[in-house]
Amino acid sequence: MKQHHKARCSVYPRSQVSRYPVPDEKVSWSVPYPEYAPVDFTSDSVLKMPPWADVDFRVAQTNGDSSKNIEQPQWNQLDGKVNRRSHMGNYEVVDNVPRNPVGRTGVCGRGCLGRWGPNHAADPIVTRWKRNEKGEMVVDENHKLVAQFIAVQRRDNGQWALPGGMVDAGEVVTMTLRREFGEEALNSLEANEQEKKQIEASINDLFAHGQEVYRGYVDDPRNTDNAWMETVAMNFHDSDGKGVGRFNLHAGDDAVGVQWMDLSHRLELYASHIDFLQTTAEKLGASW
Ligand code: RP5
Ligand code: MG
Ligand code: MG
Repeated sequence: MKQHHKARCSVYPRSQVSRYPVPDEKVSWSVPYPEYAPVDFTSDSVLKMPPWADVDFRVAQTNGDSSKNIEQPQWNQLDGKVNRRSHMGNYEVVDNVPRNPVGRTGVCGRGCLGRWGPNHAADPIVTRWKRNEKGEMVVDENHKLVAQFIAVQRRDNGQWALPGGMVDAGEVVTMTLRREFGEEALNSLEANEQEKKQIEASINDLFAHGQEVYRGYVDDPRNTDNAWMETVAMNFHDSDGKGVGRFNLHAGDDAVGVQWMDLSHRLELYASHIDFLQTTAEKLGASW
């Protein structure tokens, strides 16, 4: 499995917490690292126990607080409506908490992720062929067609990314893909009823036929030793350029910008989104 890099960024996102250093050769749990002392960090926003976060069952158990009747999550299973299965196969549970399947990150606890173990997301990759002013498709120096995808600028760190988001408890991934695309790239949350219907109709058309590009671990800067991001990335390609043309791009929710970007190896994007785009370019036979 590929190593994680962004999951070892020196300062944990949205905090002043410095990760315990993990050199490349010490990422794997199978390599001994006796002095390893990850910083235990779970953000206040998670400890407040919003609906998207797990209860801190460890604290409740230590306090002997049986009144809350807190049960340990059902690891590696569908736990009520919460999917605690990993796309990477069964993860290990050490000292009662899940262990990051890729390796050490320098932080334990959940950081700002709500769930112990896998935190499931979905990433829509909406593409079209790039066209010039005359409407002709553009090719690169190797005569390969240039594809473009819809990127959003994240509110939390200003980085460009896929308009992805978390799978809500009980939600199916196909729904998450449509919902997040609507919220972040079309600002559906602030649309009126009529606009909402139009948005829904255009999304339904395009999203009816998708191609899975990636399913698995995401090298996300929020990952910790005990909580990490996983995603399903799907490509929705508008081959004749007529479908997405109707989209009126308008950043919303946790996005502050939205635009078409050329698929290219030079892109600098959030988390490991560049890897999903490379696979997309390969599947489309597009310039990279
Ligand atoms: C990434 O975080 C996923 O690939 C997805 O794009 C995103 C989901 O988190 P939020 O955008 O909801 O913060 O790991
Ligand atoms: Mg979102
Ligand atoms: Mg998002």
